[in-house]
Amino acid sequence: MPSLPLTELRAIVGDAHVLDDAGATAGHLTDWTGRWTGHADAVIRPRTTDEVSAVVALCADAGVVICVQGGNTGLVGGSVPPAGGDPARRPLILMTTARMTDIDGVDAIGRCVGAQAGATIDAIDRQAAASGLRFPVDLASRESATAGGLVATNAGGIRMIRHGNTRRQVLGIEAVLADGRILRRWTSLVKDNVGYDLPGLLAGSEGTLAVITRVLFRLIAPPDGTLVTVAAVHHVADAIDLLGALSGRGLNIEAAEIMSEAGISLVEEYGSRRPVAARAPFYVLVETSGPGDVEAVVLEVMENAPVADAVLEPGPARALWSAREQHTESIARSSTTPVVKLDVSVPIRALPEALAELDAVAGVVDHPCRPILFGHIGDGNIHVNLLDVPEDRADHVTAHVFGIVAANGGSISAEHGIGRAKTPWTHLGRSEADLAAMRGIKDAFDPRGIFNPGVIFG
Ligand code: 2HG
Ligand code: ZN
Repeated sequence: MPSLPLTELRAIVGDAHVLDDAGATAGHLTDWTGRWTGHADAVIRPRTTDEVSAVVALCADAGVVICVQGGNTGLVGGSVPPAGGDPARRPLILMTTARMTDIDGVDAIGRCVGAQAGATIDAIDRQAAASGLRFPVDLASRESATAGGLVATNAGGIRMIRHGNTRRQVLGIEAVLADGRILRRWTSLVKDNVGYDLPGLLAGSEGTLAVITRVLFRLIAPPDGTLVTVAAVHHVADAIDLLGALSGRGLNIEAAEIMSEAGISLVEEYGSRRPVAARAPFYVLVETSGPGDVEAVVLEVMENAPVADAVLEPGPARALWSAREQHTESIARSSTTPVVKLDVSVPIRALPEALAELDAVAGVVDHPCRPILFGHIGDGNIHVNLLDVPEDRADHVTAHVFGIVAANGGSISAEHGIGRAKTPWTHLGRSEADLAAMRGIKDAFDPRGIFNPGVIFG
């Protein structure tokens, strides 16, 4: 049975950055939801790509398993090791990118910026903003979520509808392979078709193929101004029609979110202001930008739309956004058990029916639970949050929700990934041949299975 080469690890990253006492490691071993707690023999905090490379080479030789962690904001258990450590009983380290926070100077002409894996989204965006540009991906966990985690999960977020997911923003990548070699694709060439798209493959690989150490991200020019509208609506179909009307009038949809009365009253209970005075079953938040007189167009569309009430504010309209962004936190505080969080998508035309079916889940499973549904309506992405589910019923209720999603032609993982939470259900989203091809890729990149065991493949 291999043992952990602690002395060599300390020689690579420094004594202070190999943590092996329970008090120091505990914070890294439970995920944000509190539903997943893992075991690691040590937490390693490298500072550079070379240190990561040396650690991985050492672990590969010594038969040590590596789980990588960014901001630990993932919601599917992929950022913490398995409970009980490696299933094959090998020593296991958790490698955190917490010290890898360098961000390069912005290339304002090439509109890109390089960042180390541990740089937060907020810090990268601030660096971009100093050059009049923006980071194209945004999400509520921006102050903790990291570049590496964002790429590893191919995060979507609130600007996905406008700029695409994280994979689309990756121009270059540096990553450490399972034998310690460094893969570097770092070029500003816009045409470069030499073989497979490995950066694209690492996006969404959830720590199972390589350790992402640096990323070259595309940046965007921000719109001249945006307008944020929150409308109370009686039906999901009204929210969809509203989005159609706004984009039909030539406006850019920068973000489009849906919330329910259950969600809004919950965030209100925890201190957020209601965005609009009127109460209705659903609320749609839409951020729009020009061309043209955005406010005039939005007002005209609103006059003819079946909305119960609406409020408009120039972007960034943080107070309006806050009711939406406080959902995750308020839900976690309110639930008596770790929240069952199921991030799903369905075709937009199926949203009204699917939301109704998902909301009725509480009545069809054999225990009381509270569903709160919200999400990125423009992407057909619903965050199904089930509160108060007894832990031994979590799989049962999950299977029920995924049955609804599959029947509606949807995906069981819209943006959060598979992690440890969804491995039993990947067959609902991928064929046998597809899963076998993915397994082959995993084996080619990581023949000894040292990276993030139990994630994606179970
Ligand atoms: C969001 O859109 C995140 O705010 C989290 O994806 C969703 O808490 C959730 O279920
Ligand atoms: Zn989301």
